[in-house]
Amino acid sequence: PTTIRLSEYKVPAHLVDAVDLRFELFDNGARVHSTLTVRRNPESAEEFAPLELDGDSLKLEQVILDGRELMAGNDYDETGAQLVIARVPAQFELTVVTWIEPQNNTRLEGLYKSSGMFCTQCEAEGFRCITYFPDRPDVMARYRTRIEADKASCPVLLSNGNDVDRGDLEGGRHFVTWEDPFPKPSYLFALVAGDLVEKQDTFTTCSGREIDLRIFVEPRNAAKCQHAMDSLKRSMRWDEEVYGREYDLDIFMIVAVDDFNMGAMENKGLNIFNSSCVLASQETATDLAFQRIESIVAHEYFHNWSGNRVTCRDWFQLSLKEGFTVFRDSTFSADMGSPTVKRIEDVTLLRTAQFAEDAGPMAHPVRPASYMEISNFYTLTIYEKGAEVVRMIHTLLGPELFRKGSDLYFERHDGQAVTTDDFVKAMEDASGRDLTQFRLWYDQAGTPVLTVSDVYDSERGVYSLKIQQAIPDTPGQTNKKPQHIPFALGLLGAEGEALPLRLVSTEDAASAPTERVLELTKASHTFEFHGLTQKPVPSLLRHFSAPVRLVYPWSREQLVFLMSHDPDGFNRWDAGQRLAVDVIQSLVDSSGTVDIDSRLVEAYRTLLADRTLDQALVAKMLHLPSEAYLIELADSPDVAAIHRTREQVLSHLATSLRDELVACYHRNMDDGEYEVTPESVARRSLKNTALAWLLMINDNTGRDLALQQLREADNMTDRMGALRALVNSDYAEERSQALADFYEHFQSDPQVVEQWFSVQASSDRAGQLPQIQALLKHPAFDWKNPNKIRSVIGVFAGQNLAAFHNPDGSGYSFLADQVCRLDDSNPQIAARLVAPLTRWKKFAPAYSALMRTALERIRNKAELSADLYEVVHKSLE
Ligand code: HT7
Ligand code: ZN
Repeated sequence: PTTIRLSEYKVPAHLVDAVDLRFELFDNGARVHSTLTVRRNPESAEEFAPLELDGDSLKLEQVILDGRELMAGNDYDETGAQLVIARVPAQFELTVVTWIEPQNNTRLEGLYKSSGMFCTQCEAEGFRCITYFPDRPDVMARYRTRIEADKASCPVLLSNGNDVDRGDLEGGRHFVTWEDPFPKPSYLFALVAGDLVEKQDTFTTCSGREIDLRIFVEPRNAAKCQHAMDSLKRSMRWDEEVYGREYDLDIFMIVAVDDFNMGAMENKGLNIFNSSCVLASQETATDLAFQRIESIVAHEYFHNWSGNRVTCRDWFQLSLKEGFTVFRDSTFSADMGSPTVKRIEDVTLLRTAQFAEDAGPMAHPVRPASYMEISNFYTLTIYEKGAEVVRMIHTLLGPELFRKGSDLYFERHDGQAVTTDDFVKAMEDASGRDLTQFRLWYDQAGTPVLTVSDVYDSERGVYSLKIQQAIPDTPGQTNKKPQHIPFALGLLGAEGEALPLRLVSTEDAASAPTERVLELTKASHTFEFHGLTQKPVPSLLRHFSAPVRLVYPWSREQLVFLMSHDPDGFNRWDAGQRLAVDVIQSLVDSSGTVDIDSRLVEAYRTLLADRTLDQALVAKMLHLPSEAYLIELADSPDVAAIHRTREQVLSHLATSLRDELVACYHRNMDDGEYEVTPESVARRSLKNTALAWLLMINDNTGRDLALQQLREADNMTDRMGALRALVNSDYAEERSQALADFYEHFQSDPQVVEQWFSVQASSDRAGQLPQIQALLKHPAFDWKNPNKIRSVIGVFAGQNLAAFHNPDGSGYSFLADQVCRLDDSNPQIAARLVAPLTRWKKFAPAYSALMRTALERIRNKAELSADLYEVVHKSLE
């Protein structure tokens, strides 16, 4: 595979104004007739450049230029990856006919079949698997698409834009023609053909236009679309109110498909979703799934502006649309529920997984400088860190100027393919702020480390905070420059009161704010706060105002104090996490002596008793830091020791707090109607956490409550809560029985079976390697379905850390086998699944040597895909 570099970007030599597509769909394949209206790009320096079209896995049948059929070898050359026509006029019409085989497409890129339905996935480079085309996002064209298929098996035929013509054809076939008036890059093209039912609704936009909304699903899923539809309407309204963005076509469609490499896809007017990200009912989906669906529906909808109307110039700019859109969907979810809880969830993901990526062999900047296979760059760095970068701009500018900036960005670049630099420039121009140094966030990889120290001068009444920043080396990048970091903070007095932050001695205490955003631009800063009569407790990096690692020597007393006094809910939670991390880490290091700090127990006792605090926040605070996070924080982690110690702490907490947990469980039993409001989600979460903890005590209280809950639950959150608690307990017989009953009841529902696989694969009790191997042989497991693969193999390697990191290396070897097998059918999925092995350098030597061996075995596989090649080679370098 070759390396593609941002520095080598050239504007396209040819532009395509219009694309006329005709698809003939059959059981044994599809014929694609594509007619392109092409002209030379006046901005290209290459006046006589050949026409170069990308193609992949295509059978070329015919090429016609301005009515003349071209001859292979004479007029054009077809290599595996390109169709090249050496001599073309300045303007012309080109027809290309290709034959493809969707029914054999297991890569799920381009046109493929899923549960009998034809569907497409063109981002990033799937359109070239459909027809020859300049498959790059800066070539934007208007599309007209005619789909012809058997009417009985494919009564529904969909593509982007508006439905402009339809009719019957001979032999029981029919056609529909779609026209999309908005120029778009090929990655936003979509087609769906199948036997689907639709849920229909309407939305009236701010300017009074009525939009037809449709969600298409297989008939058995007809009753599971209401939540997605409601989420869509909330998203449409929110984008009008918060960003002034109105929907532009007359129809907006969503289709659910079972086999899909990612969560969903924002194709213009025709979003295609992984079924698990759209279908929900009280009986089959957990609260978490309901929330995830709402945020993904919003995310894809928001792309209509941030991604579709204004798109990326090239794939190095991917975060332009993804980072911005994640920021938008995250703010939306915060507005729909609890902003603090949403922030905690986002930061948990960032600190656990993105920080690990940023410290690993695939670390790359938010705007990468090079790649081999673009599918490998749909990463947490592009999405989550990219969103944090936009969030920091929002913090630096404030909400009004940020909105001015986004208005300018959309207005200035509507219909264009642009860069992250254009985005920042619009923010600068609208606000008058200089973001030159801030741009380093896009170019430098690695998580900055902020080391904070303080001194209090009682005589002067001055509290000084010294903040130093350092950015670690990452592959190909050393000696990095200091970045521009917004650092929000507050100071608390002994009673928990918020102290005025007087940065100059003359500042009036009454007018000084109690929270400030300091701007760090140098390697070291010292800030002095005046007029303080006592040494305050600092509340640092409030709301997690920048994606950095914060080092400050908090005492355990200070953390307990912040847990109950910090006015910033996020920092309350974070103080609890830091306290628990500190306790667990010191126990891991003390190897053997289990003397658990009573302050941790008392802090949790206070939490369980506190009815005044937002119960959603309490529910989050009761979650101990995950094993993955503890591993991320450690140098040379010993996974088994971390796992064992965390379990010991959990069971000590459960035993010490047994009565409070029983009371919490009963207090949060909800006998009213099931609803997905923040309050009832918090109640179920608290109840199920209490239940899981009670099952850590083997006195049968938890077991009996779990069995009763399983019998009586009227929703999947409670059912799954009880099942998970039992599966992770020592009650082996009850575990097997509960798993068997659950499967018996839900076996016909693929999304529930995925959850059933996951709950086992993530459990150190039910998910040891022999049991995982048995799951792969289970009749419901399907090697062609990414969700099933993720729910067993992905969950085992990513969440069942003690079993995966078995010191005998069997987990690594198992993963290597599955990755090699999958590489032949679905390279994108194989390259994603291998990620846990690529972090081998981080682990204690006994683990890392075995991980490396497993990776080397993958490297030696015959016919390694470009996707897997890039990840494995970079991680072995
Ligand atoms: N923009 C979409 C990305 C996507 C994708 C990328 C590579 C391979 C398959 C894919 N399916 C969807 C999803 C999003 O971020 O909205
Ligand atoms: Zn996206």
